Amino acid sequence: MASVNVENLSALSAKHPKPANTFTYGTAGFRMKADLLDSVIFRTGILAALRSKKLDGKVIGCMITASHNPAADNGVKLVDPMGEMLEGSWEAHATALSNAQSDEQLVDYIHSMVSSLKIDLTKPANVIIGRDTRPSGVALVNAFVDGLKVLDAKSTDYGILTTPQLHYITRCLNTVGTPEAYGEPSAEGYYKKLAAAFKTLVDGKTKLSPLILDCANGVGAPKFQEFLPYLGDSLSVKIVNDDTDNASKLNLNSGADYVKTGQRAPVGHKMTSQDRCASFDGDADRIVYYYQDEDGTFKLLDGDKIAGLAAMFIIDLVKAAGIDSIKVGVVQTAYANGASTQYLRNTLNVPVSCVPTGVKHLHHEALKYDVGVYFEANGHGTVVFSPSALKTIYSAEGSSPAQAVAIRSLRALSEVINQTVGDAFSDLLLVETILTQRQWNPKVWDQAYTDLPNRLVKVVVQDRSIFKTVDAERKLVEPAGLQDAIDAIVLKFRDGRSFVRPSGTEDVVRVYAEAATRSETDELAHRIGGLVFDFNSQGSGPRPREFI
Ligand code: NG1
Ligand code: ZN
Repeated sequence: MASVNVENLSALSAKHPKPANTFTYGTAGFRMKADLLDSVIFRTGILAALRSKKLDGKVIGCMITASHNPAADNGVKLVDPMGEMLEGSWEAHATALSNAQSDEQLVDYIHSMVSSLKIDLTKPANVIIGRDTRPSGVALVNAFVDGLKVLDAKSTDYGILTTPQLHYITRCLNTVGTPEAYGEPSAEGYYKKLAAAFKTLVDGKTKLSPLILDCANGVGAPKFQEFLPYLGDSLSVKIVNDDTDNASKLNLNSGADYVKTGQRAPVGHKMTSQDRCASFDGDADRIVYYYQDEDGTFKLLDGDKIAGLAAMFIIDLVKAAGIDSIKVGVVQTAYANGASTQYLRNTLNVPVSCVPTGVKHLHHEALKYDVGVYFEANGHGTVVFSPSALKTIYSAEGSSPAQAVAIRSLRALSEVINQTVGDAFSDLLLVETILTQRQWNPKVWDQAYTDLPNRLVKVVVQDRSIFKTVDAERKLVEPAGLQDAIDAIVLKFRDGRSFVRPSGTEDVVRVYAEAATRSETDELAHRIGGLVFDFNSQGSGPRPREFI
């Protein structure tokens, strides 16, 4: 077994000293204040090289981003060869490497991985890198590359990309020349593939009014601008919140997270009841739509609404294509609005699974269906087609012109959708396809079902690790007695539902509540918030005034 060149490691590691902090590779990789990340990202470079060697030199992706977090934060996520998130069991290795206290411990841990996972260090390693528009990204890419040098990995820096573009390119590189070839491994290849499929899908249909697109002053802005020429006159979009020169504006009062959490429009565009609007998050892997009713009420079309729209459309298409042997399923999390789950189950008659938060769980579950539609309520999601469904779609011929048209649409749909990960660009084209084919405005789309009012509340606690959940995070098993107390409160509310879970990305516990009316929902959320606070927040700051 070859071993690590310790001298080389020490020289490189000396450039990236570890601060006293403890780090965890969580739901979204490592994410925190950018100035704490240098050593973490250096060590993630070592891990990426090990992962590639373990997989016989397959290309591993690295994305430097902190998504919807404020500008001062940054983060890193690794991408496995088919464009999916890093395999779950390697997250613990990422955490362990990032917390090694000395070079000696670092070397020992690498050697323990080499022996327990049977990694051949003489194998090649290939890694590609992308980053969002955060100014801290450049130095962090350099730290990552130093980590790769520890194990002589080859790297290609793709510069600024959206997160889903990096996932797409990773899959393309690993499938080039195979029957599963995913496309040209470049941003240009991505634009060409998506635009060609979209043009097929809207060919001959009357164009919709322009879409006002809030890019959260993030990477979505320059990249969607770059995409527009490929779309030509098939889509009309007006980009707002596109100031990436002024880093402090990133995600500020704008973007999908601001819109979804606050249930309000972003600043930067004065919305009228004629407008169709959408918001990306800071790395363009989430999208939500919204509009304003005639009476001025803000109306959100979130990930649940997108999932419902997509499932409805795909079910209709497979029927029209005469291949309804293809079964569609939908995957949600506990944050999905209860009314959306009812709509999917009772109106569309599709199976719905509920899994823990984090797209890797949704993606995994969606692969169990022929066509799996998965979305988090916050707008992060996509559709995955199983190999057998794709085979059926590509071999079907159709016995009537109408069937042939539906088959062509299904093929193009599988191309317009980025199947590696939730992708705001691709999801935008999916929604625009459906709305164009149906000639629907947002209001018609919104009529599928009426959301139950809902509220998300954060509770700062002493120790969020004491909160343990089961049943796809819908029930607390620890601390003992808390779930019973929650249940007793929920019972008093019409259509009441509430659950409590520790966040995987912030040091808080989240409380979700929904009920029949806005005021009942707020009361329920603030009662449960107060209950959780009183359980575990002594000394963590003042009790929020709205908590009951
Ligand atoms: P946490 O902090 O674990 O709730 C949040 C989102 C997730 C997911 C991750 C990764 C909510 C309630 N939670 O996770 O859906 O997107 O961030 O970005 O929106
Ligand atoms: Zn994101």
